Amino acid sequence: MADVNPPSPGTPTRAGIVAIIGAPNAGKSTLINQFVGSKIAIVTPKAQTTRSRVTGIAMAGQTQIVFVDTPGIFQPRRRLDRAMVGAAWKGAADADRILVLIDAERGFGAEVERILTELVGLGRGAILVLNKIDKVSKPTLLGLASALNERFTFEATFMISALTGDGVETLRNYLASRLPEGPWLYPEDQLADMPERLLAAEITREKLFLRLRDELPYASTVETEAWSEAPDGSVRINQVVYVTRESQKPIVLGKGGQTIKGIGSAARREMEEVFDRRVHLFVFVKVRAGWLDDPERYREMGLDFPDEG
Ligand SMILES: Nc1nc2c(ncn2[C@@H]2O[C@H](COP(=O)(O)OP(=O)(O)OP(=O)(O)O)[C@@H](O)[C@H]2O)c(=O)[nH]1
Ligand SMILES: [Mg+2]
Repeated sequence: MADVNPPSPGTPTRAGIVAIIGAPNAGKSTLINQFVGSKIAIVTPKAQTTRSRVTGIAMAGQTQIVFVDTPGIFQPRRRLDRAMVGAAWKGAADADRILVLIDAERGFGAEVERILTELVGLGRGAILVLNKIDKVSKPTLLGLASALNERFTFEATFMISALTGDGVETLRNYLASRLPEGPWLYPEDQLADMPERLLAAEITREKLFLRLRDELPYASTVETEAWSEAPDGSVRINQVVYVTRESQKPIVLGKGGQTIKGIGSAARREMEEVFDRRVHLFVFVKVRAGWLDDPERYREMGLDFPDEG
């Protein structure tokens, strides 16, 4: 949990929005979870896990920091890619402060170069954050920091491990001191603002990403179709996994339905923890050839629908 100091009379409250941008797989969602002190964004070893903006709220003394996790920025090919990258840049444009998160293990490649070029175009300042320092030597980190600072004038540089939490508190305190005075944007005890139905779909999508290989995670989306609460306090959740081709369906189902069963039971266990009640989860797999070009699917994900495919 983010530690919340008791309000000290006379100290003004501060609040602001901090967007986390970076290449896919840099650790943005891991970092927002670490800032908030609770898992609010899904994380997988695969690139392009996050598809829309995810808000997480942290308190630092009298300051409320509203973190915005964004989809990874990469060269978009499909319509969904363009919607995701668009959502990331919109997250950056709307924020008070921008964190550029770099996977220090991957270093300064073409992906990062492209992000910095766009950032210059945006005309905004940014804070450099080197992540995954648990896997990189000190001299490499220092070399990377200076190469990046030569390319873009960052307002500050931090080195962290979003996974272990190393350096995260220092960064949080720095951000807190830089946000403007003003009233908090959310109630003090709120951690996130994702609707439960969408969060449930995200949890299942994480399990699906963890279990499926090749292009399948990228060809699928999960939606919560029904959510009904029973008198005993439990909840029945019906979800649909959409895939694009008939040939993908048996792979998601697995032999004797084993794959989808595994995905469903892992998702249900996590939902029971997150929603703090018994969950009856029913996951169906449907083929919908055109879902990647269906505006309704984008709306469900919280994304704008880009014009051309
Ligand atoms: N060793 C190490 N691994 C990390 C660290 N931060 C994140 N990871 C791992 O990196 C992978 C990607 O993490 P995510 O948080 O999903 O990355 P992301 O930037 O949100 O990725 P997209 O949503 O795909 O753009 C996961 O396997 C994480 O466990 C870190 O500080 N150290
Ligand atoms: Mg992510």
